Amino acid sequence: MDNIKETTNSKPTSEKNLEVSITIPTYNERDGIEDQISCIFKSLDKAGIKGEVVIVDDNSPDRTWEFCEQLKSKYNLMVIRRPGKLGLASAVIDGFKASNGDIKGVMDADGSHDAAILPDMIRAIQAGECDLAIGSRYIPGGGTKDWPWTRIFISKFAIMLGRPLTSVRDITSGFCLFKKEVTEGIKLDPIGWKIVLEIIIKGNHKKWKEFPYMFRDREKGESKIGKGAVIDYLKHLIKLWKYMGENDIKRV
Ligand SMILES: Nc1nc2c(ncn2[C@@H]2O[C@H](COP(=O)(O)OP(=O)(O)OP(=O)(O)O)[C@@H](O)[C@H]2O)c(=O)[nH]1
Ligand SMILES: [Mg+2]
Repeated sequence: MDNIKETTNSKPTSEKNLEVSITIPTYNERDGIEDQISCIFKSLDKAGIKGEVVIVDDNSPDRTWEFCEQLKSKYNLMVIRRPGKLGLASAVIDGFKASNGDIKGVMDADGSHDAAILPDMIRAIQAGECDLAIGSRYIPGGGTKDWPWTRIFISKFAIMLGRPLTSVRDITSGFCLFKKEVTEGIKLDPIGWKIVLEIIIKGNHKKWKEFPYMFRDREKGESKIGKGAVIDYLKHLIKLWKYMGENDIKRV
């Protein structure tokens, strides 16, 4: 983690027996981040699960990192402030490296990913039902709220392109949890920001499972998805396709 400028960690709870560490990459998310953190801890507390949230902020101009520092008195938070906008994927990877939980995972800051399904995902991993749990919009019970047909079409078309690689329905999901061993010794280096897809293909998992949720569009802050995202996604698919060939990996 050479690129981390400042790592601060108050750790109100003990690192021991920490069941889950959830990384949230942030860039200018000051307005919505507390709602998401609060939803996560409400959901975990209700189920009696001990967890931490790891915020990885790229020195946001709106000072999200500073705001999160103040939230440490209320929640079990770690705040990593990096020197500049180094990107979503590397932020998530740095968050995984710093995580202390037996289960690790990633969620967005903008409330799109429903924290209510976290206990089901965590209990399934702990019970050995799966070692990679993926939040999914595209299995029964899941969906997207208020999306125009054009956006649904583009999303489903993007997913169709990845069908030869995996039978996971929601391969462009940004929401997953996994047993910490799944990424141990694995070099995650996605092109663009589909970090979950990278874990699906390269991770040391024996069984993945999708968990349905309703994806909600962000209400606060602005989208950071850039024009290059589509090209990056295509390049990433090609790179993973080659990786599978070189490592004799069958469709995951
Ligand atoms: N640390 C860090 N976080 C980022 C960066 N880019 C995006 N993020 C975070 O990554 C998450 C996903 O970004 P979004 O802008 O919500 O992207 P998206 O969900 O694909 O797009 P929308 O559907 O429009 O919200 C959010 O929590 C962002 O704050 C970055 O360069 N660095
Ligand atoms: Mg979003």
